[in-house]
Amino acid sequence: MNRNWFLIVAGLLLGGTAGSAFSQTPSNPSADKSKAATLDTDPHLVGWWKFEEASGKTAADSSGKGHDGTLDGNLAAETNHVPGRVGQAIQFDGKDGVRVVGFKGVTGMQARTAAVWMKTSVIGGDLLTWGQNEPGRMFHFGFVRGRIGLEPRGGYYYMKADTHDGKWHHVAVTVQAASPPNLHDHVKLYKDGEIAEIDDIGLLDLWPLDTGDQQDLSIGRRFKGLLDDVRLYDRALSDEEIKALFRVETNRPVTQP
Ligand SMILES: [Ca+2]
Repeated sequence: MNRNWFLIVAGLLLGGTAGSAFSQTPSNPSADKSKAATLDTDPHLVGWWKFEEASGKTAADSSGKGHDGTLDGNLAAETNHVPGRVGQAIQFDGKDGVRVVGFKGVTGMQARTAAVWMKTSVIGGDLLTWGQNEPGRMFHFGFVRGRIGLEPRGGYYYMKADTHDGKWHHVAVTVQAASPPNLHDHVKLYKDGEIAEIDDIGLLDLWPLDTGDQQDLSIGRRFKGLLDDVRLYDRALSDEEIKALFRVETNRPVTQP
């Protein structure tokens, strides 16, 4: 009898304790998923330079991560801002770029996406660059052998199609995380929302990527033409997400892999 009462009381206490413990953790992480991130509010967006400033030497970062850029040399909003693909763009002079002081980009073997609107009739220069001047340690996204591609210093990977016809083109590169990622297996290039066909260069495309963290990220160095809506994510966007960037449908929810 006493023993039964003890079991009943103990059961009630345990049930009560478990119940109160449960009620004390009402914040369900999955509840926040109703407010789905978009390509513009994705927490993986670590740099977003829209180039909308009307004056001065600053290219503000709209990602919320505080990676504002500085227009180098003779570049200034008053003289170099022109109508762009999305609002205003910067007209680069083939020499100076935008430097993001203190920001080392997405480094190591991390996944990433760099995406840019570009308009030029001249081959040459960088779109986005950061890293360290050693084999496999650079991340140079820009013109490689006359086409848009990726060159990590040693090895290279570039698309067959031209992008210097004086029209706006959207170009992007994604890297899947791996140990280490290499150009052939983990990198994709995109032109105008589609996966770009790669120029076959043989074994050099197996070059590994392990990006260094010494150089500040720069945009548009030695590039002559217009750049707009430059984005850097620390994840590999999906094919559909790259297409959405091309269509300027960036308020759509992100596709999580
Ligand atoms: Ca813009």
